[in-house]
Amino acid sequence: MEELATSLALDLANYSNPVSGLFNQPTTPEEWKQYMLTEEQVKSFQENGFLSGIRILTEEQVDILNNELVKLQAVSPEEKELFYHYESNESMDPQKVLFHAIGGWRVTPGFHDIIWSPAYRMAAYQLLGQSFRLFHDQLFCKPAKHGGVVAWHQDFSYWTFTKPMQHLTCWIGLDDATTENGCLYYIRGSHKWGLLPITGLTGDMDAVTQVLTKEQNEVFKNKVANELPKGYASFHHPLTMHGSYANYSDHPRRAVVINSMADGTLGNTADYARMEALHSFPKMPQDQILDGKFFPLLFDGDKELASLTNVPKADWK
Ligand SMILES: O=C(O)CCC(=O)C(=O)O
Ligand SMILES: [Fe+2]
Repeated sequence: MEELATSLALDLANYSNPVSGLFNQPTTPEEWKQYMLTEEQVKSFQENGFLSGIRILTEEQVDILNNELVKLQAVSPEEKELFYHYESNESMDPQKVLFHAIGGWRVTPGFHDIIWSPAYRMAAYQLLGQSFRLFHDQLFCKPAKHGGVVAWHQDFSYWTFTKPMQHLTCWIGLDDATTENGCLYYIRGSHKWGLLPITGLTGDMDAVTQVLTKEQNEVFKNKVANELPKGYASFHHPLTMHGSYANYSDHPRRAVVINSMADGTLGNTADYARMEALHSFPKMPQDQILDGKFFPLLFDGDKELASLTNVPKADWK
């Protein structure tokens, strides 16, 4: 029995609130104000499809997460079971390594608690315009010298097993992200292009250009390099085109991503063509609200901030 207990990994999804003291949590609406985005920032997100330069972590918090990341990149078979997806090298090419994992929040306390970081929660609430739940997290790590690309894509092309589209991505750097080490790039306004098909996450960086119009391909000339100091984040809309180039620099480029969705989002798996990609995900039955321990409510801002007037919020209609 004891042997059984020690061979089972502890599943932090059983805790629908922070398990460590890594983040101080506001206790009053007044205390939330320090994290509030301005009207201008919210407007810029709506117009461009992304918003960058939001500080989420202190340097000490980044160090703690990077220590945990070493563990997550060398997990036991039991811990691996907790992930929804885990590829030490998603590209398969040893010269273009991309570590990509979904579900780290279930395994170590820092990655569990970062989804409750107050700066993240306040900004996400304003950009989604409503109370929201965790969809899932992701880790994207490129080692120094032989880090691979993340090909241009729209996140929602991978998420059509949920509905409606009311999702938000937050990309948080665990290293300074630069054009040399493979920072993210955005295409301004591409969230207004509608939903495009999946064209691959690794391999050919530019595969998506095959399904774009001439005008859309023209806009790629104006791609925006999302250079950020570690601990800072950018947020993007589920249809915003983004991708990142290879890392041939002497520095790694590590990042944690939080994907959230408005409270009330439903499963849409009935006719989903890529069910095999979901075999380790929590069940998401057709038309059932995604809630419960795998989709914790991260911020009931409608209730917690009720006494604050003039909280700028994005309008998704
Ligand atoms: O970290 C990267 O380069 C890719 C991240 C990404 O695709 C995302 O945040 O949605
Ligand atoms: Fe993405």
